[in-house]
This record gives sequence, structure tokens and C-alpha cells, in this order.
Amino acid sequence: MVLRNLKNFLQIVNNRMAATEVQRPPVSPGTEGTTKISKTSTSHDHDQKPEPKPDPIPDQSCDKSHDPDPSPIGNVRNLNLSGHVGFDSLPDQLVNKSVTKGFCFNILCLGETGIGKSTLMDTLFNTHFDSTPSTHDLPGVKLKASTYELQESNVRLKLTVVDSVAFGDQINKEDSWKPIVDYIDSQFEAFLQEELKIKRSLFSYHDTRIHSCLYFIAPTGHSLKALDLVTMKKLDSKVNIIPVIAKADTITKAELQKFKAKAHLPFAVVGSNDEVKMGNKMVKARQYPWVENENHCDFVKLREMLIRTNMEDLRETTHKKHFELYRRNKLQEMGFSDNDTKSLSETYELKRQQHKTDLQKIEDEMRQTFVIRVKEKETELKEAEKEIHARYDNLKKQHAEEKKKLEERKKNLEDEISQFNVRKQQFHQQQASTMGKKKK
Ligand SMILES: Nc1nc2c(ncn2[C@@H]2O[C@H](COP(=O)(O)OP(=O)(O)OP(=O)(O)O)[C@@H](O)[C@H]2O)c(=O)[nH]1
Ligand SMILES: [Mg+2]
Repeated sequence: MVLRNLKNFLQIVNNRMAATEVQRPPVSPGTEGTTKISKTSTSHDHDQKPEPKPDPIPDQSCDKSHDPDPSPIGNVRNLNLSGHVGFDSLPDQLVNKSVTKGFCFNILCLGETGIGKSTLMDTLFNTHFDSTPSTHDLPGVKLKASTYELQESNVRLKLTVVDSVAFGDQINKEDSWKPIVDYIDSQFEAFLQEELKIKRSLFSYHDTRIHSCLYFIAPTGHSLKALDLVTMKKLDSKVNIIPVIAKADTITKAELQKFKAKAHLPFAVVGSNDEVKMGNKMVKARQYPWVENENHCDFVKLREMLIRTNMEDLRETTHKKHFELYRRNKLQEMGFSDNDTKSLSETYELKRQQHKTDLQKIEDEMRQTFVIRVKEKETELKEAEKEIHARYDNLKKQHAEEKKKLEERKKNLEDEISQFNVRKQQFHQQQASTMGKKKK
């Protein structure tokens, strides 16, 4: 399912790239505009500035699909203008507005420790982001976000790179996807809360929703790991996933082709911070000049797809598809529905009543459980009391029997003593009479 979705997504991306290639000549590194990075204050100056070629941005206010009450088509007439009016500048106005406001783009880099996440980000944006290598002994998966202000020509981009830390390092990887899904959801939640505020400031709001997730796959040459499949499945409905085979230079070209075909993976990349002189220009490479060579890896295609062609599409899909799904589920969970004719206060009152009934039900259940437990305890105590009484009676009976026996033995002894005394007396009398006879 995940693979099918990815395949469809990549098909669309490839089609778009093909379409854009027809419209626009490929941009070589030498013709890129000036790039400024405020956080790292690195700058790369190039000779030529590119012609600003903005894609026409659809005006949502005029979009008929959003119009709640579209005019009947029969009432709209086409008129010819007899001179220049000036509303053909609308696209330019939009471009100017967007450029003034600046753009934001958030990337999640998800992959095992040391798989090459930071290196690829540096290679993609031709700079050096802050990064510290992580260790393999952390108990759980974490995410670390860093935001940078970049500028190329007059376009400002607020880029947030969210790095996974300790992903795939635990022995039990069952819940490794959870912190990632939670992070993505909490960014959606923050945006939704801002949207629901009475005083919204969406214009200046720092949108932290993840627009794209680069999922780094280990260059094993075998099939995908269970962790990869489970995580991608969980993220599929929440974010635009772009799976990439990392460190593609570490397996042979034939193995790589097989792996790509078997797992339906389009991008195999090599990252490097080193620059090598090729002819008269400098290119990123790992000693062998492979990074920016399309015969050896798909880095150029990935950069083209992610940054130069589809950045705006990825932002739009995040808002219109993934956030919309989150928002819909959340509002439905809160009891809202498009079909009922109730007002907001009615819905709120209904929800409050339902909550009260639920609470009452829980309270009743708890009371019942308490009564049952008390009764159980009472029966237990009664049984224990009965047992004690029985043991007491038994002991009393035993005691009485023993007392009776002892009294019988006492009586016997007393009888024996009195018999003995009688015999003793008789003996003394006999002795006295014998002595009397002798004296005579
Ligand atoms: N052969 C090869 N080595 C690479 C490639 N990309 C990165 N490396 C090397 O792999 C090591 C780790 O790279 P990082 O970019 O720090 O990896 P990481 O995923 O950011 O690592 P953590 O942030 O610690 O999880 C470094 O020594 C890089 O030079 C690649 O495409 N091919
Ligand atoms: Mg890193």
C-alpha cells in the first residue's frame, strides 16, 4: 500500500519534472543565484543571477471550487476590453507579496544513526548546517529541530531541518515510529489551534508543519527492513515521504539498479561536503566525482524534485491534504459535522451534555464497582469470622474433654490415696496389736 502510494507520488513528481524541463532550461550550478545563510553567515556568489520565473500562483479567492455560491454560468458574459486596464499584473502582485513575506519549508530527515542525513542536507543546500553526530546508545528515538534563514537572490527561505536522533538504535524497535508521528501531529495541532483562535495571526505564524520527509534507506541491496515499512506506513497519510537510498556509492551499480527496481525506490544518493574541480567548475564529490553525476547517483534529480520543481507543491499538499485530514478528524472527534444544522453553541451544549452523561455513567460504574467490592470484602470477612468461631468452638470442646479426663484421673488418684491411707491405718493397727501380744 505504502509502496503503491509512493509509486503514484513519484509518477506525479516525474511527470511534473518532465513538464518543467520542457518549460525551463536546466540550471547548472554556475548559473545559480546568490545564496545567503544568516545562521551560518556563509555566502556563495555566482556570476549570473537567474531570471525570476515564478510559477503562476492560483488565486484562491477567485477559485470557483471554493465559492459557496457560484453564479449561474448563463449569467456570465465575455467582454472585450478596448484598452489596457492593468489587472494582468495580478500574478506579479502575488509574486511580490509572496517574496516580501518570505517562504518557509520544513524537512524531516529520518534514518538510522550515521546513515548520512546531515551530509545530504549540507549537499542539498550547498552549505553547512549545525550538526553533532549522535551515539548509538540512546534509550529512545528523539527529534531535533533547527531553523535557518536562507536567502537566494531576493527570496528568503526559513528552513527548518528536523533530524531524527537514535532512530533504529534500540533492540526493541516496535514503537520507534511513535515519537515521529507525535511530532508531526503536534505541529498540525499547533497550526489548528492558531486557526481556531479568535485573534489569529497566521500571517506572521511560524508554520512548523513538516512539508517533506526524506526517509533514508540503508544500502543493503536486499528488501526494505520491517522498521522502514512500518514507519513509512504510519507516516504515509501524514507527510510527503521521499525515500532515498543513502550512501549509494557503497554498493555496486548493478546491485543498486536491482535494489531500486525491487523496492520501487527512485532516488539513490551520495552526499559529500567536499568539492572537487571538474573541468572548470567545482562540484560536490566523494573523491570520485559521483555526487553531481547523474550516471552514478540521483542526487541531482532529488535536488531538482525537492527544491527546484516541487517545493511549492509539497507545501501545498501538506496544507491541502495532510493538514486537512488531521483537521477533519480532529473536528469530527470534537463533535462537529458538516451535515447537522446545529449552531456552534448548540453543538457545544450537546457536547457538554454528552460529556456530563459520560461522566455520570463513569461515576455510576465506579460506585457500582465500589459497592460490589465492599460486598465481596464483607462476605470475605464474614467467612473468616465464621471460621474463627468454628475454631473457637472446637478448641472449647477439646478443652472441656481434656478437663473431664483430668478430673476423672484426679478422682481416681484421690480414691487410690484414700485406699492407701486405709491400708496404712490397718497396717499400723496390726503392728500395735502384735507388739502388745509380745509384751505379755
Ligand atoms: N560513502 C559514503 N559516506 C557518506 C555518505 N554520506 C555521509 N557519509 C559519511 O557517513 C558518516 C556519517 O555521516 P552523517 O552525515 O554525519 O550521518 P548522520 O545520519 O547525520 O549521522 P547522525 O546525525 O549521527 O545520526 C560521515 O563520515 C560521512 O562522511 C555517502 O553518501 N557515502
Ligand atoms: Mg547528523
